[in-house]
Amino acid sequence: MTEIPDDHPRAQSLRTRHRIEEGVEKGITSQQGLIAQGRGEAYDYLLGEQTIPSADEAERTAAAQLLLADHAVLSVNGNVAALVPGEMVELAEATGADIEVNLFNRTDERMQAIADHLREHGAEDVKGLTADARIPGLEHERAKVDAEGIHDADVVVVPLEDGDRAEALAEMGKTEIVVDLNPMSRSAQTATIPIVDNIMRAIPNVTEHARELQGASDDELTEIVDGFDRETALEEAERAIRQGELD
Ligand code: PTJ
Repeated sequence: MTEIPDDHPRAQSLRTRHRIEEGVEKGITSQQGLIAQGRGEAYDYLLGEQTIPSADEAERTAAAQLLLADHAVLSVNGNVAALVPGEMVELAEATGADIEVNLFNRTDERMQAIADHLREHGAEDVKGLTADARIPGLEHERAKVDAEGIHDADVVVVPLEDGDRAEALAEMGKTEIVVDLNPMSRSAQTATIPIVDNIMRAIPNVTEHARELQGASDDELTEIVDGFDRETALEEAERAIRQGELD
């Protein structure tokens, strides 16, 4: 792979592509994941490849919600594992959340490869391989979850998905934090807290907010969560994408 100079105008985007490519080579990311990344990139380009203020607010709210949770789980698919493995482990540590692998294109080999990859990045306990429970109303492989993981969780972080699991989890009464660059996607539309930002920027920023909020009381955290307006966050993101000025 050609070395990407730091001053290349699309350096970050090219490095992101490289991570996804590597993920496919290692058997972590599905080939469909390449297409999903392309779709995300298009929205990110229109957003100016930056965390807009409403996304930062959503990220702070997500941190507060994770700290308030009885049992939070961060769901990891093939794209997430390739793009932010260490960052997901850090977020889990900062908030006390579990990590669970959950795949649309589920095979034992990919499940194992992703769990190993997360452990190489510091994860101690990776859930998802037991798969002894099901999300009601879903026919495909993403329905398979751990009874002591996503099935039991009150708060679930759902990044980069196509939406039907997000809807089914909402039906189960779970609080959902969705990371998706498309504010019009079903997942973002279903989310309690939609984060319209690139996962590469979003996850480290949620962790930073969680560290800052570590000493906050439950009342203070609840005030942050209650003050968040999901509709405004989605509208702001859509406005930035449709009307934002490109450099
Ligand atoms: O690993 P698997 O088998 O579970 O498969 C995962 C993929 C991603 C292939 C699967 O969930 C899928 O096909 O997803 P979609 O329907 O393409 O949806 C992915 C969503 O994530 C789209 O709305 C993209 O805009 C968004 N997205 C892609 N890359 C990023 C992103 N959002 C934030 N950050 C990104 N880097």
